[in-house]
Amino acid sequence: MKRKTISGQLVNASPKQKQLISLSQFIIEEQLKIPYASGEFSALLNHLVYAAKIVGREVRKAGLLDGILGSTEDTNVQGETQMKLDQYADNAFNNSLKICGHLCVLASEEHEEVIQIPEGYAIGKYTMAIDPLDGSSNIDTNVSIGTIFSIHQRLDPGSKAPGEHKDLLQKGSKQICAGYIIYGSSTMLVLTTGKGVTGFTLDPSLGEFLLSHPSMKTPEKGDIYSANEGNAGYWSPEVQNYISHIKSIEGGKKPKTGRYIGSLVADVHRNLLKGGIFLYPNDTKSSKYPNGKLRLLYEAAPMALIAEQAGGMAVTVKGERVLDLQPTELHERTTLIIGSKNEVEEFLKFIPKK
Ligand code: AHM
Ligand code: MG
Repeated sequence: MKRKTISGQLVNASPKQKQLISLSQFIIEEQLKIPYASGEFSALLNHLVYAAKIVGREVRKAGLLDGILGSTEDTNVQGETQMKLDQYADNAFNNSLKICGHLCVLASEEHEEVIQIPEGYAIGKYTMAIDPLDGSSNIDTNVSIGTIFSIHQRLDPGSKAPGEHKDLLQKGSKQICAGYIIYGSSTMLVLTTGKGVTGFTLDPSLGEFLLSHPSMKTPEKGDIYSANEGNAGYWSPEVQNYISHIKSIEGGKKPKTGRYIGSLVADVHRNLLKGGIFLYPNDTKSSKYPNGKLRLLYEAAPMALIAEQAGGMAVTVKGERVLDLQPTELHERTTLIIGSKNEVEEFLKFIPKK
């Protein structure tokens, strides 16, 4: 097969040779499919991706900073105090996003209150809720961590007034985009705009995210289960019964395989690709996480949209669809049971019907 180079020359190209599609190209092409699209949303994504690259670069250096160049609380060789990586990630995303001109308000796991657009900068029609560095307790041990984001259109898209709490407190089903970045053996960005799930891998030599996982689908069934079983004693009898059931070898049954990292992004990403179920139930016998540990706005809801768009499911410990939950607080917590359709449906059989 012959193909043309930019200079117009014909060169041999094998039919199997893939055309590299960058995330920026993908965003532009998706935008062109929508008549009258203003380009605002594409521009917002570009700002997010830019910050993700900066954070990805710092995550790669984390071992050097901690182990070789000094601890994150030390002064570095230039005499500057090193910042904790989660704080660094929070600054990188917020600084890029709050002045991009396309958001009206932001929420971050690192900030108690909403983050307003600074004076003098344009106010846009979108809101973003972000967990800048999820699983950050894993940084010191070189384990995969991630960023999770959720984008909604503000309640009155025509308004130029600063965004409010209520613009952020929308159901997950109303998200117009959700996704995560995983800083693992490679850096990947996985996102959905409600029309399936697409994955991009960062090519460090180009500094570009390249399309690597078009139309991601999660297996309908899966053998993996992921939960912090150290907490099992606190779980409800229903959850305990389900876990005993999937581990049972009665009648020659094959038990599921336990895999738990303790980084939501990494655990969900693995199960999305391989098939399985992730559970973070609530504590029924301790006061630590009576409603579950994970945050609805910037952890559970975006992951739930990704899961559903990939053919999976996401519910609470009571069997409610996560995307149908109405948030009432910025940092509200929820339980999360997420994964392959068959596995979540099996879990639901253990939940008493209302
Ligand atoms: P974080 O936002 O403080 O990092 O906490 C969220 C993390 C998730 O990534 C992960 O699924 C969970 O906490 C792990 O919790 P645990 O250590 O209780 O198993
Ligand atoms: Mg988190």
